[in-house]
Amino acid sequence: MTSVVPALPPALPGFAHVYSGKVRELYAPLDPVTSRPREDQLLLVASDRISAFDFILDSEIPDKGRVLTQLSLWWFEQLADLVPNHVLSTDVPDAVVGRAVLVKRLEMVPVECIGRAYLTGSGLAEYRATSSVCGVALPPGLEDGSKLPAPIFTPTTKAPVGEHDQPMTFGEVETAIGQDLAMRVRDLTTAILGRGNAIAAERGILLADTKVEFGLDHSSREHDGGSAIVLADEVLTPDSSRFWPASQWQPGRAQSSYDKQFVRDWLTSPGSGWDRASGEAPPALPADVVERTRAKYVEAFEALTGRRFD
Ligand code: PZK
Repeated sequence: MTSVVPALPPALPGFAHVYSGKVRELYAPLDPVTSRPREDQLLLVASDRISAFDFILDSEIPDKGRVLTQLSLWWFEQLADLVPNHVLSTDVPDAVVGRAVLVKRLEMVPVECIGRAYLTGSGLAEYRATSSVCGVALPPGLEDGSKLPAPIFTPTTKAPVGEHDQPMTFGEVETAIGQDLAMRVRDLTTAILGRGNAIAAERGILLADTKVEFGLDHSSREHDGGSAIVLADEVLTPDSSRFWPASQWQPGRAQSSYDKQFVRDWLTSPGSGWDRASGEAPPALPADVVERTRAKYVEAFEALTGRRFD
């Protein structure tokens, strides 16, 4: 029987639990003198949990948290000349080694910064209804999976847990965070996705779209007297971006997912006994689907970075 209450976050000695995301946890290091949570740092911990069809599955994917954390760290290095990042250290407790990062605590920019290089999902739905996405006019004739002339910025609101994010126009972003910051996060988001695709395409992977998070570092001023804009969270991972196998890309139909296709195919097959329309939680995954999915995360890491995963 599936629990409807999330599991308790693992206790980490020396850290206070701050927040549970769908597949990650946030902790604050405790000051050894005062035992109070530090206000300048956070520990970001990636679990092996996986979501599909908007459910967190009962099955975990072994090593997923380590693969995505190591991939994100590699991308931060590839992007370091475009934008500073929040990473302070990978020296973390043994219990989370490889899947946690100590980061600088920032004032987060309250906008979901989404970049799209290919059209699909909610962007495609909005294009079909309005010929534009988040106020960005697009050429006629685009279909599911079409490559856009250049990456576009399609921001959304950060909705409270359980609610859905809403598309924002660039004007709404300017009103929310100011014209200067809005232009900077727009240009950074499209530059990050452009750089990501320039690197990934050579390695057989397309990055259809991505969600990036920025924060302001009030202790560092490098953007004309203002606080530095810093890339936070995870970046260009399969959890924050749609990864497509380049070899199977074919506009005009739904693209297969690099990482989750085996999960989706099994859950929607008669063999799973699950009816997506029922609203019921999906069943646990068979061992071979778990193993093949783990192999896709490792394959993506190794293809992109050229490093062996261990
Ligand atoms: C921050 N999240 C999302 C990530 C979760 C939730 N450097 C930062 N400073 C302040 N806040 C955040 C970050 C970052 N990154 C990130 N929410 C707040 C998130 C991971 C696990 F549960």
